[in-house]
Amino acid sequence: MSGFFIFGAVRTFLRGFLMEFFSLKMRASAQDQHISGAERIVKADGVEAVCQAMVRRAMGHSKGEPDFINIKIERVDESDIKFLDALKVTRVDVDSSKDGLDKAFELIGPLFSNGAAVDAPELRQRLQALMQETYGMRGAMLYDIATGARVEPDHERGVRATYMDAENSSTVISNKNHFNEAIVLATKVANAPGMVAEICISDDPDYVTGYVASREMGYVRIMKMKEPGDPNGGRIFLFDSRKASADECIDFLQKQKVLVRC
Ligand code: WAQ
Ligand code: MG
Repeated sequence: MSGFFIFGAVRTFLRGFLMEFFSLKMRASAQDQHISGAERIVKADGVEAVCQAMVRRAMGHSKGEPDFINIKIERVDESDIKFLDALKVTRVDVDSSKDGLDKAFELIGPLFSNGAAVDAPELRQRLQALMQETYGMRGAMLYDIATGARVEPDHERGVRATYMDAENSSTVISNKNHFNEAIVLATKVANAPGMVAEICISDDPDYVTGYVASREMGYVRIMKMKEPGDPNGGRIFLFDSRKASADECIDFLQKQKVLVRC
C-alpha cells in the first residue's frame, strides 16, 4: 500500500470529525459595471440555500438587472478557519456630519499621526484629504503610519478584505445589512498583522452611518458621517510596517478564512 493511499485514508477519516465548510462568493454586473456582490462561509448543508439567496440578491438589486453573475463555491477545511470574537460595539450620536467626522478623526488622529504632536485642524485636513483619495476605489487604502506611504499594490483598486462571515449567520438574508457586514469585515481587519485602526464611510448615498475600529477601541459606530444623497465613501486601513510587513497584512486580508462570533 502506498504512503499516499494511507495518507489519503487518514485524511478522509479525520475529515469525518471536522466540520465541512464552503466559501461562496457572488458578483454581478451589467455591461461590465458592478451591480452587487456578496460572500459567505457556511456549512455544507447551507450551500444550496445560500446560493439561491445570492442569485435572488443579484437579480433584485436596485442598481439594475445584471447580464453577468458569477458564483464561486470552494470547500474550506475547518482547520484553515480562524474564529474571532466580534469587536465590542459602541455608538456615538452626533448632530451633524461635521460633528461625526470630527469625532472619527479625533479617535484615530493620535494613531494616524504616530505619536507626533499635530494640531487638530491640520490632522483633520490630512485625514479628510486621504479619505477623499479613496472615493471610487473598490477596496481600501492601506496607509503605513510609520512612513506615511500608501502600500496597496494597486492604488486605484485598493486592498479588499475577503473570505469572512459571521459564524452563525445561518439565516439567508437577501438584502444588504450594512452593520452586520461591517462588523464582520472590521473584526477581520482589526486582527490583521500590523493593523492599527480602520475608518469607514459607506459609499451608499443614503447610508450615513460610518465607523472607526481597532482591537483596542472596538467598533465605534458614528451615526452620521455624511449628508444623505452623498455617493462618496471609502475605507482607510491604518497599518504599521514596524509591526508586520505589508505583504503579511495583505495576505491575511485577502486569504485568511475568518468566521466571526457575533
Ligand atoms: N475590503 C476593503 N474595502 C472595502 C470592502 C472590502 N471587502 N468592501 C468595500 N470596501 C470599501 C470600498 O472602497 C467602498 O467604497 C467602501 O469601502 C465603502 O463600502 O455600524 O456600507 O460597502 O451601521 O459602502 C458601515 C456600517 C457600512 C456602519 C459601510 O460600506 C454601521 C458600508 P460600503
Ligand atoms: Mg457601498
